Amino acid sequence: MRATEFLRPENWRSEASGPRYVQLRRRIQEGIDSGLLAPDSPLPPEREIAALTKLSRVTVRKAIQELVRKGAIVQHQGSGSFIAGSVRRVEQSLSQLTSFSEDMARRGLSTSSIWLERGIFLPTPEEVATLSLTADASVARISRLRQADGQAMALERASLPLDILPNPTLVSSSLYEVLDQTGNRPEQARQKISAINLEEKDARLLDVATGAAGLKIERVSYLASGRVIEFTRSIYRGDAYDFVAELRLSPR
Ligand code: 16G
Repeated sequence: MRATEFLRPENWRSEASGPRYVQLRRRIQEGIDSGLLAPDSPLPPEREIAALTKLSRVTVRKAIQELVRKGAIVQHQGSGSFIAGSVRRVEQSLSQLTSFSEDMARRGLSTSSIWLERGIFLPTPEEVATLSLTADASVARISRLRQADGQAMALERASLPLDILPNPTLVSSSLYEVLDQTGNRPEQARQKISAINLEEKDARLLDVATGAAGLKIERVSYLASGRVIEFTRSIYRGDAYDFVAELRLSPR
C-alpha cells in the first residue's frame, strides 16, 4: 500500500473514535510502526494530507505537531517533514574505563566531534572542588558534540587541571590519546548516571525533540596515584545508549 492510499479516510476515520487530529496522528503512527512510512522518508506535504483525508490544514498541522513533539517526525526548515531516522543504539559496559573513540572504534564506527569550547578558563567553584584546584589555578576545558558515523551520540564537557592538559588545542580527536602520550591517562573513574529530559539547546545539538529522554553522566577520573585529573559532564541520547553493568554474586 502506498502512503497516499494508507491515508485515505475511508480506511481509518470514524465519528466514534475521538478528535480528528488524534485519529490522524494515530493513523500516521501506525504507518510508521508498520514500516510503511519508512525512516528518513518524506511525509506528504500538509496540504496534500488535508486534501487526501478531507480534514482541515489546522487539524493536519495539529496531528503532525504532536508527532514532532514525540520525536516520530522531524521537520527541516524549507524541506518539509520527514519520518524520524532509525537510530543506532549502542551497548556500553560500565566496568571498563575506555574512551569514546575506543568504544566506537571497537564497533567499527568512525568518530567525529563538533567543537563547542576548547581552551583555558577560570574555573567554576564546582571545578575547583572536584579537581582540587588551588584558588588561583586555571582549568582546561573541552566541550564537544560526539558523533558515531555522523549520528549525534553525546555532549561531553570535560575539565582538567592545567598541568595535566596545558594545551587543550592539542586535542584534535581523542582526549585519552593525548593524556596517554604524556603518561596521564586515568586508571580509575567514578561515574554517576541520572535520567533527564533534554533542554531545547542540548536537544537541538543532539538532533532529538526538546524534552526527549537523556542520560546525564558525570565522570571523575583518577591517576594511579589517586589524584583527580578529569571531571566530565556528559549528556547522552536516551534512544542511542544502553549502559550495561556486569554483576557478580558477592562472596558469602
Ligand atoms: C568517554 C568518557 C569521557 C571521556 C571521553 C574521552 C563517559 C561517560 N565519558 O566518553 O569522560 O572524556 O570518553 O574520549 O564514558 P576521547 O578519548 O575519545 O576524547
